[in-house]
Amino acid sequence: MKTILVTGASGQIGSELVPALRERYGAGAVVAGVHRQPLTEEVREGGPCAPVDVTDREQVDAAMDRYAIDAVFHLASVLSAAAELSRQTAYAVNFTGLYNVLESAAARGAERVVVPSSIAAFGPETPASAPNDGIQRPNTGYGISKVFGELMGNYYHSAAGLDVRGVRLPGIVSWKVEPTAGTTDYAVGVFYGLIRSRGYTCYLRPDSMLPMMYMPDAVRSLIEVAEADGERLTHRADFNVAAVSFTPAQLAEAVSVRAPDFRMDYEIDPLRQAIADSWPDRLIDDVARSEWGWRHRYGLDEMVDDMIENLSRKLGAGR
Ligand code: VAH
Repeated sequence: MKTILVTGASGQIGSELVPALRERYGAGAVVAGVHRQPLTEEVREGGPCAPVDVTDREQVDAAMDRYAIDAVFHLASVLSAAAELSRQTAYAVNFTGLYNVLESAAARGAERVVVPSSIAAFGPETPASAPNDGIQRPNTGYGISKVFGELMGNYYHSAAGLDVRGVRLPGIVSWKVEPTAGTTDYAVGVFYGLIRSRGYTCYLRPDSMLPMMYMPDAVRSLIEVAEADGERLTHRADFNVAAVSFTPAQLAEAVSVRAPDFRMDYEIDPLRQAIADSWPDRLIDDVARSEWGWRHRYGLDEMVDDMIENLSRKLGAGR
């Protein structure tokens, strides 16, 4: 991979994947594709940026050609809760946008396309511990788009010779960008609430178990799957990657151990509770471990400590 385009570079994952790729491949080698949301200063000032509305094939082609892109990390997506509230936009971005990126990359003989999937690709009939090759009948527009992305990635590999790979990411916890449109974002909100007001009102039930992952692990999983030896892979765009599963109550407990004055209360959001209830409690990542050596590094305690330290510094607060 010599020149990389990251679509959705202003999002929660893109804001951290771009700097990590620039460190690994060179600042000038990684183009931050941006549409509506503003880029972080770190991404904007750290290397080339380009307007990329993935629903506009001409914009995708123009960025691919202007920078002679040979690898794409396609992160642009409308997340779970937002997708339920704006189906037309979600369809355009999550389905047509994906198609545009795959077609543009295939037409140019790109070396690699990475398309992240999600725990959302599973549904209510999936076992609570989701196997890599289990039943996928998601009942959200976002989840359906993720199954579409996995199947299209595998198809473009077999039918168009495009090397597409992807990992099913859990809910991501991070501190650089404050996410708002997802279902798992409560786990980020807890820490912003801790620093700002010593409390947080959670929109999920205290016992809502979900697979989660700290951002450094998520970024590493995307880079490692992209760089994995293709000869060893029998899966392509559909690898479960796991780290830790926890409930809002367990997260609140872990925070309270470090901040005894932290208070969590609950006001359930029926939409996001229904979405969370449709997802598995945990992912079984045996296939990623055997095919390309995936291993997570952050457990709950390591994540909580790192989040409190970094967010305290970002928000200019004492511990
Ligand atoms: C969401 N954070 O909540 C995203 C993610 C697994 C969930 O896809 O929609």
